Amino acid sequence: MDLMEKLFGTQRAITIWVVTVIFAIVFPAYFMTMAGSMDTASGNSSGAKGEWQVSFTESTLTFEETASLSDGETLDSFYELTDDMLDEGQQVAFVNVTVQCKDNDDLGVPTTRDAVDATLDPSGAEGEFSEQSDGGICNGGDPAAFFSYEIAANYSATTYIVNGVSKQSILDGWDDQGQARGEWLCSVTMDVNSAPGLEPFIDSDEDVTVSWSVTVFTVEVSAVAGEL
Ligand SMILES: [Ca+2]
Ligand SMILES: [Ca+2]
Repeated sequence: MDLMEKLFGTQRAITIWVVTVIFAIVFPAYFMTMAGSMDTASGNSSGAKGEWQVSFTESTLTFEETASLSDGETLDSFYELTDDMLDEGQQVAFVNVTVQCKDNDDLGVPTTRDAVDATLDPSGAEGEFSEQSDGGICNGGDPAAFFSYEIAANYSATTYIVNGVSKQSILDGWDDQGQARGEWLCSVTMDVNSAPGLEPFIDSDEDVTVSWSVTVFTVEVSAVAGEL
Protein backbone atom coordinates (compact mmCIF):
# COMPACT_ATOMS: atom_id res chain seq x y z
CA MET A 1 0.00 0.00 0.00
CA ASP A 2 1.61 3.32 -1.11
CA LEU A 3 1.33 6.65 0.68
CA MET A 4 -1.76 7.81 -1.21
CA GLU A 5 -3.58 4.63 -0.40
CA LYS A 6 -2.60 5.05 3.25
CA LEU A 7 -4.03 8.58 3.28
CA PHE A 8 -7.20 8.02 1.26
CA GLY A 9 -7.81 4.31 1.29
CA THR A 10 -8.72 2.59 -1.97
CA GLN A 11 -7.93 3.75 -5.53
CA ARG A 12 -11.64 4.57 -5.95
CA ALA A 13 -11.53 6.84 -2.90
CA ILE A 14 -8.52 8.66 -4.38
CA THR A 15 -10.43 9.28 -7.61
CA ILE A 16 -13.39 10.69 -5.69
CA TRP A 17 -11.08 13.03 -3.75
CA VAL A 18 -9.43 14.29 -6.93
CA VAL A 19 -12.78 14.94 -8.63
CA THR A 20 -14.04 16.71 -5.49
CA VAL A 21 -10.97 18.98 -5.36
CA ILE A 22 -11.27 19.88 -9.07
CA PHE A 23 -14.99 20.55 -8.70
CA ALA A 24 -14.38 22.77 -5.66
CA ILE A 25 -12.01 24.91 -7.76
CA VAL A 26 -13.94 24.97 -11.04
CA PHE A 27 -17.44 25.44 -9.65
CA PRO A 28 -16.89 28.86 -7.96
CA ALA A 29 -14.85 30.04 -10.94
CA TYR A 30 -17.74 29.12 -13.26
CA PHE A 31 -20.25 31.08 -11.19
CA MET A 32 -17.98 34.10 -10.86
CA THR A 33 -17.70 34.20 -14.64
CA MET A 34 -21.45 33.83 -15.08
CA ALA A 35 -22.14 36.56 -12.54
CA GLY A 36 -19.78 38.84 -14.41
CA SER A 37 -21.52 38.30 -17.72
CA MET A 38 -24.94 38.86 -16.12
CA ASP A 39 -23.73 42.19 -14.73
CA THR A 40 -22.73 43.16 -18.22
CA ALA A 41 -26.10 42.21 -19.67
CA SER A 42 -28.02 44.04 -16.96
CA GLY A 43 -26.29 47.26 -17.75
CA ASN A 44 -23.56 47.59 -15.13
CA SER A 45 -21.23 47.90 -18.05
CA SER A 46 -22.72 50.77 -20.04
CA GLY A 47 -20.73 49.98 -23.18
CA ALA A 48 -22.17 46.50 -23.68
CA LYS A 49 -24.58 46.00 -26.56
CA GLY A 50 -27.84 44.26 -25.75
CA GLU A 51 -31.59 44.58 -25.84
CA TRP A 52 -32.89 47.48 -23.78
CA GLN A 53 -36.16 48.95 -22.60
CA VAL A 54 -36.11 52.74 -22.66
CA SER A 55 -38.67 54.58 -20.54
CA PHE A 56 -39.21 58.17 -19.45
CA THR A 57 -40.32 60.08 -16.38
CA GLU A 58 -41.78 63.42 -17.37
CA SER A 59 -42.53 66.60 -15.48
CA THR A 60 -43.30 70.21 -16.35
CA LEU A 61 -41.89 73.55 -15.25
CA THR A 62 -44.39 76.38 -15.52
CA PHE A 63 -44.40 80.15 -15.18
CA GLU A 64 -47.26 82.56 -15.81
CA GLU A 65 -47.35 86.32 -16.14
CA THR A 66 -50.37 88.59 -16.55
CA ALA A 67 -50.49 92.28 -17.45
CA SER A 68 -53.09 94.83 -18.50
CA LEU A 69 -52.10 96.45 -21.79
CA SER A 70 -53.53 99.53 -23.45
CA ASP A 71 -53.61 99.93 -27.23
CA GLY A 72 -50.11 99.54 -28.68
CA GLU A 73 -48.55 98.64 -25.35
CA THR A 74 -46.11 95.71 -25.16
CA LEU A 75 -45.49 93.13 -22.43
CA ASP A 76 -42.01 91.58 -22.44
CA SER A 77 -42.27 88.27 -20.63
CA PHE A 78 -38.87 86.75 -19.83
CA TYR A 79 -38.29 83.15 -18.84
CA GLU A 80 -34.85 82.04 -17.73
CA LEU A 81 -34.18 78.32 -17.65
CA THR A 82 -31.16 77.31 -15.57
CA ASP A 83 -29.59 73.97 -14.65
CA ASP A 84 -30.53 74.69 -11.02
CA MET A 85 -34.18 74.26 -12.02
CA LEU A 86 -33.52 70.73 -13.25
CA ASP A 87 -32.91 67.55 -11.29
CA GLU A 88 -29.79 65.53 -12.03
CA GLY A 89 -30.15 63.76 -15.36
CA GLN A 90 -33.21 65.74 -16.44
CA GLN A 91 -33.34 66.73 -20.09
CA VAL A 92 -35.48 69.34 -21.82
CA ALA A 93 -38.09 68.11 -24.31
CA PHE A 94 -40.14 71.17 -25.25
CA VAL A 95 -40.55 74.85 -24.51
CA ASN A 96 -44.16 75.88 -25.12
CA VAL A 97 -45.65 79.34 -24.69
CA THR A 98 -49.29 80.37 -24.91
CA VAL A 99 -50.67 83.91 -24.98
CA GLN A 100 -54.27 84.20 -23.81
CA CYS A 101 -56.68 87.10 -23.53
CA LYS A 102 -60.44 87.53 -23.40
CA ASP A 103 -61.97 90.75 -24.62
CA ASN A 104 -65.45 91.18 -23.15
CA ASP A 105 -65.53 94.97 -22.98
CA ASP A 106 -67.42 95.54 -26.23
CA LEU A 107 -70.85 94.26 -25.34
CA GLY A 108 -70.09 91.10 -27.23
CA VAL A 109 -69.52 92.73 -30.62
CA PRO A 110 -67.16 90.36 -32.46
CA THR A 111 -65.91 92.96 -34.94
CA THR A 112 -64.34 95.00 -32.17
CA ARG A 113 -62.39 92.21 -30.55
CA ASP A 114 -58.98 93.14 -29.17
CA ALA A 115 -56.06 91.23 -30.64
CA VAL A 116 -52.37 90.60 -30.01
CA ASP A 117 -49.23 90.35 -32.07
CA ALA A 118 -46.57 88.26 -30.38
CA THR A 119 -42.99 87.20 -31.07
CA LEU A 120 -40.88 84.57 -29.36
CA ASP A 121 -37.19 85.46 -29.25
CA PRO A 122 -34.99 82.49 -28.29
CA SER A 123 -31.67 84.21 -29.03
CA GLY A 124 -30.75 84.35 -25.33
CA ALA A 125 -31.02 80.56 -24.97
CA GLU A 126 -28.45 77.89 -25.84
CA GLY A 127 -29.10 76.22 -29.20
CA GLU A 128 -30.01 77.10 -32.76
CA PHE A 129 -33.63 78.21 -32.48
CA SER A 130 -35.46 80.60 -34.79
CA GLU A 131 -37.61 83.50 -33.76
CA GLN A 132 -41.33 82.83 -34.21
CA SER A 133 -44.27 85.16 -34.66
CA ASP A 134 -47.94 84.53 -34.02
CA GLY A 135 -51.04 86.48 -33.15
CA GLY A 136 -54.80 86.46 -32.99
CA ILE A 137 -57.96 87.77 -31.43
CA CYS A 138 -58.74 87.77 -27.71
CA ASN A 139 -61.74 85.46 -27.81
CA GLY A 140 -60.97 83.80 -24.48
CA GLY A 141 -61.02 80.35 -26.03
CA ASP A 142 -58.13 79.32 -28.24
CA PRO A 143 -54.80 80.94 -27.36
CA ALA A 144 -54.33 84.24 -29.20
CA ALA A 145 -50.77 83.10 -29.88
CA PHE A 146 -48.90 79.83 -29.40
CA PHE A 147 -45.23 78.92 -29.69
CA SER A 148 -43.57 75.52 -29.49
CA TYR A 149 -39.88 74.63 -29.60
CA GLU A 150 -38.80 71.01 -29.82
CA ILE A 151 -35.54 70.49 -27.94
CA ALA A 152 -35.53 66.66 -27.89
CA ALA A 153 -36.27 65.44 -31.42
CA ASN A 154 -38.96 62.77 -31.66
CA TYR A 155 -39.62 62.77 -27.91
CA SER A 156 -43.04 61.38 -26.96
CA ALA A 157 -42.43 59.83 -23.49
CA THR A 158 -43.37 56.46 -24.99
CA THR A 159 -41.50 53.41 -23.72
CA TYR A 160 -39.69 51.50 -26.46
CA ILE A 161 -37.40 48.49 -26.95
CA VAL A 162 -34.12 48.77 -28.82
CA ASN A 163 -31.37 46.23 -29.43
CA GLY A 164 -27.87 46.02 -30.79
CA VAL A 165 -26.78 49.28 -29.18
CA SER A 166 -25.05 50.16 -25.93
CA LYS A 167 -26.77 51.69 -22.93
CA GLN A 168 -24.45 54.67 -23.13
CA SER A 169 -25.34 55.38 -26.76
CA ILE A 170 -29.04 55.47 -25.81
CA LEU A 171 -28.36 57.91 -22.97
CA ASP A 172 -26.19 60.02 -25.27
CA GLY A 173 -29.02 60.13 -27.82
CA TRP A 174 -31.40 61.67 -25.27
CA ASP A 175 -28.87 64.16 -23.90
CA ASP A 176 -30.06 67.70 -24.62
CA GLN A 177 -26.48 69.01 -24.73
CA GLY A 178 -27.43 71.92 -22.48
CA GLN A 179 -29.78 73.40 -25.07
CA ALA A 180 -32.63 75.73 -24.04
CA ARG A 181 -30.80 77.02 -20.97
CA GLY A 182 -30.74 80.76 -20.85
CA GLU A 183 -33.21 83.56 -21.43
CA TRP A 184 -36.34 83.27 -23.55
CA LEU A 185 -38.40 86.34 -24.40
CA CYS A 186 -42.04 86.53 -25.44
CA SER A 187 -43.14 90.03 -26.48
CA VAL A 188 -46.87 90.70 -26.75
CA THR A 189 -48.30 93.88 -28.24
CA MET A 190 -51.97 94.68 -27.68
CA ASP A 191 -54.30 95.99 -30.36
CA VAL A 192 -57.38 97.34 -28.60
CA ASN A 193 -60.45 97.63 -30.82
CA SER A 194 -63.72 99.22 -29.81
CA ALA A 195 -66.91 100.42 -31.46
CA PRO A 196 -66.33 103.47 -33.73
CA GLY A 197 -67.15 106.73 -32.03
CA LEU A 198 -67.33 105.21 -28.59
CA GLU A 199 -63.66 104.41 -27.97
CA PRO A 200 -61.99 104.63 -25.58
CA PHE A 201 -64.96 104.77 -23.24
CA ILE A 202 -66.13 101.25 -23.90
CA ASP A 203 -62.81 99.50 -24.27
CA SER A 204 -59.41 100.95 -23.54
CA ASP A 205 -57.30 97.95 -22.53
CA GLU A 206 -57.08 94.21 -22.13
CA ASP A 207 -55.49 91.70 -19.77
CA VAL A 208 -53.08 89.26 -21.36
CA THR A 209 -51.52 86.17 -19.81
CA VAL A 210 -48.29 84.61 -21.04
CA SER A 211 -47.90 80.99 -19.88
CA TRP A 212 -44.54 79.22 -20.11
CA SER A 213 -44.40 75.45 -20.00
CA VAL A 214 -41.13 73.53 -20.17
CA THR A 215 -41.45 69.76 -20.49
CA VAL A 216 -38.52 67.89 -18.94
CA PHE A 217 -37.78 64.19 -18.56
CA THR A 218 -35.38 61.61 -17.24
CA VAL A 219 -34.47 58.48 -19.20
CA GLU A 220 -34.33 55.00 -17.70
CA VAL A 221 -32.58 52.25 -19.65
CA SER A 222 -32.95 48.69 -18.36
CA ALA A 223 -31.93 45.35 -19.83
CA VAL A 224 -34.75 43.26 -21.26
CA ALA A 225 -35.02 40.26 -18.89
CA GLY A 226 -35.23 37.63 -21.62
CA GLU A 227 -31.80 38.60 -22.88
CA LEU A 228 -29.90 37.63 -19.74
CA1 LIG B 1 -62.45 95.42 -27.81
CA1 LIG C 1 -60.68 95.02 -24.04
